[in-house]
Amino acid sequence: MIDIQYSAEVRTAKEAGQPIVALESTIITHGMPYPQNIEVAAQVEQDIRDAGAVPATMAVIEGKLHVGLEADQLKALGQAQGVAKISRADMAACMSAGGTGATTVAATMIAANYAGIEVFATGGIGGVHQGAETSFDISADLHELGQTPVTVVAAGAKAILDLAKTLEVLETLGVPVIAHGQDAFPAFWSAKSPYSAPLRMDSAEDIARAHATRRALGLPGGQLVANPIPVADQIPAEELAPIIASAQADADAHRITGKAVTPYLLQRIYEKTEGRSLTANIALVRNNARLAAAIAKALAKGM
Ligand code: PSU
Ligand code: MN
Repeated sequence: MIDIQYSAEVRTAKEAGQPIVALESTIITHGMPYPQNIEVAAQVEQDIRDAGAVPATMAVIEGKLHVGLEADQLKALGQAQGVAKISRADMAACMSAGGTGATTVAATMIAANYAGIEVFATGGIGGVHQGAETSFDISADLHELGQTPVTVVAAGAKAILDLAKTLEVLETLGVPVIAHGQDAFPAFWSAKSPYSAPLRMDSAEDIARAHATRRALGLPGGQLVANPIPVADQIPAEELAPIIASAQADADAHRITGKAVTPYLLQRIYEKTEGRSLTANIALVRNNARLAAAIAKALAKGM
């Protein structure tokens, strides 16, 4: 058994059977620049509390799996240098070596499931990268969704990915992809991509019921809820397309591979949009946190 370190509020919420929403930490350490990363992390936690649920930010700190971070731990993680980005492949190795690592979507799902938390909010999931037919770069997040029973609320997948291939792989892995409140699969910074999501649901209750039905069937794997960024906060896809293409060309020219690809592209896009990508990113994460809290509340009512 792993000795989980719960934050005080998560421990209390677990004992009382209150709704809990998992949050990842790679978005803090590798997805956003300091100091906005710490401000956003605290804000998103507060959004979840305001919506009537309890936030549980996951991380590995000096070998210990933390489910929920105290405010000072969150601040320290957001400023620390050399924090590992951990996924399914290296989570146990980080813990056994006493290391410190931020959890990606895949590792956060593992931690949430281990702690009995069924709903998780993030910005965007990893997916199939452009050029995957030669690089084979497909995020472990997709396979995690295929095997770990957590409902993940994200704003679709980033347009730095090949969205059509990402949707195909999710279908192959048996992952329900549910667009919230629209037919189109959202494209992270933009509310709509050219692709339809296979499923659409318009309420948190419907999503919670689908989650509970999968659990009752004993199906492994989670659900991906694709929640569009509010239109007022989006960056139109046409405007972003050339920026993404040039960020991708920079990554290719510098031979960026493996785990470094996603953080590198996010940073280049942040620079090339003069910070606008970050403003949109913050808006969509907060929007996802609110929906995840509503889903967790519906599930806690006993579905
Ligand atoms: N979405 C964001 N910012 C991020 C990520 C997603 O808005 O930093 C992170 C998540 O932790 C996700 C990871 O799990 O990127 C995917 O990395 P990769 O493509 O290397 O699997
Ligand atoms: Mn990758």
